[in-house]
Parts: sequence; structure tokens; C-alpha cells
Amino acid sequence: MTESNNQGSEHIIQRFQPHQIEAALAYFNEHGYCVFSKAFDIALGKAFWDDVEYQIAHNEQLSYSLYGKVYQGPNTPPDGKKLPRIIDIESHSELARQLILISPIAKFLHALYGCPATCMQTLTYKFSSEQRAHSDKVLVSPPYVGPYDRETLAASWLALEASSEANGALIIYPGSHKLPKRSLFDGFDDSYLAYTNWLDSWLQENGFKGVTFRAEPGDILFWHGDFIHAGGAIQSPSETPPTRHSLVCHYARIPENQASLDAGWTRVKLPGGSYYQLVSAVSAETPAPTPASLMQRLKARVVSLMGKSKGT
Ligand SMILES: O=C(O)CCC(=O)C(=O)O
Repeated sequence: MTESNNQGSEHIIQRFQPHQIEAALAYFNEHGYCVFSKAFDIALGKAFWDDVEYQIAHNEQLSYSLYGKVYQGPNTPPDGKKLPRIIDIESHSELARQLILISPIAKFLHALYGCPATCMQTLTYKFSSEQRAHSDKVLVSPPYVGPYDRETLAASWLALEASSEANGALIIYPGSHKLPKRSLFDGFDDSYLAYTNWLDSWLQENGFKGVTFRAEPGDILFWHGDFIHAGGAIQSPSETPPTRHSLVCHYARIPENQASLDAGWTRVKLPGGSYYQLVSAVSAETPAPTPASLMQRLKARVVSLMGKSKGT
């Protein structure tokens, strides 16, 4: 997992335990990213993914981003559901809301911001996006948030499955957040291709080499808003591409009393911070049926047998 980059030596990805917040923050400021191991319960991650599958199958309000456009309901092209990049799962899934500001995330971001964080948006991926190297800094612009301090933009990437070259592990460029660079809106005529071509040359000229982040389920990777990263190419030769389930959350420091700009979205408090909720999704929420506990099943069986014995 080591490669040289412009920091002049082999780069080894250091991992932190969820309680090592201060050490991780110092590392984040230096390298533009940090990784916490065993930062959330793998079973919660699995249950969340089951809910994602359930929502894809049953919830027509879910929003998918596909090739730069957002789709919902019957207008969603088949690829939208096959290669899902869901942009609002936290509005639909209680389990997503448990993850987006889970304790190590809330604590790390509180240390970074000096106040509770706001989750502006999420991206739920079934596969590696294979997205070329980019910075998120000007890309994360949910309309309901409006202008915000982009210097505070940060992301968390929650590994719901292990990743490696086979399923397109993330590629990161340690230290890349420190240098000023052009953005998509600096003279590329809105051409994402021209921007990413330019950025590849910029990385090379500045001596940055990508480092593969091989994740374990339960890992949380944080990256700085201007940190360069990419969705790795899926290298498995298999006809069915291997999945790489992940949840990406984008946060910023947003004044506590700043309301949503769109009446269709409301800002909601959670124990560790706040997030934006699609209002129409609240009443429509249909949680996936949770399997009954053994005790509940036994009780139900006893009640049904008693009913039968009374001839009902
Ligand atoms: O998970 C991926 O493949 C890429 C994620 C990413 O680059 C992003 O959300 O900005």
C-alpha cells in the first residue's frame, strides 16, 4: 500500500482508533485525509445496505445521479438503478441517519469545526464510480444549502464492504489539499473531461502519485474538501463487476440558525449535528420490515394457537 508522492517518500496510510481524534486531526491537516478503523458496527453497515436495496426496489422518491443528471421515479433510466449513485438516502432511511453523524464522525468533525457539523448531502454507491481524479471543492452545491464556507467542506467515506484493486478501491493523493489548483469552473468551459485531463497533468507536474486505499468494512476515511481522490478502475475480469458498497457524506460548518433555502427541504438536528431532510419523504417513509425477534415470533405463535383452540 505504499507509493511515493510529492511528500518525497513512501506514503504509508496510517490508521487511527475511533478515540484518537486529536492525533487523526493533526494527520488530516498534514495529509488531507485520515482513516479510522472499526469506526462503526459492520452489522449496522449490512442492515443499511439491505435498506438501500429495499428503497431501490420500493421507493420511487429516491434520487439517482447518473451521467451528471438527477432522476427520480419512473423517469429513472435502467442504469440509474443498476449503477446506483443515490444522492438523498438520508431522507429515506433511518439507518442512513444513524450512520451520517455516528459518534466517531460527529467527534472528528466537532474537533475540526469547533462546533457540530452539518451533513449537506450523501452519495450511496454500489460499485466504484471509476470517477477520475478530482477535488470536491466546487462540486458539492446542494441548492437547498445555498452559499456556504467551502473552506470547511469535508467528506466521510464509509466502507460497507472491503475494497481492493479488484472492485476499484479509492485512489488518494496525500498532501494534494495544500496546493492551490484550478477548479472545474476556472476556464474549462464546463468541460469535466478538460478539467480532469488538466488535473492529471497537474498531479504529475507536482509529483503526486496515487495511493490505493484498501478498505476494511467499518473503516471511515475522511478527506479535506480540496483533496484529490478518484474512484479506482474495477480490475476484476469477471463479467459481473464486483460490488464496493459505500456511503459518502459531505459536511460543512454552517451557522446553526441558517435555514434551508428550499421549502421542500428542512434542516433537522441529530445528536451529533444536523442534516437536510426532504420534507415530502418524511410522511412517505416506508421502513423495510424488520424481522421479528424470536420472542415476538413465539408470542405470535402462542396467540395464534390459542385463537385456533377457541375456534376463531
Ligand atoms: O467512491 C467512489 O468511487 C468515488 C467517490 C468520490 O469521488 C466522491 O464522492 O467524491
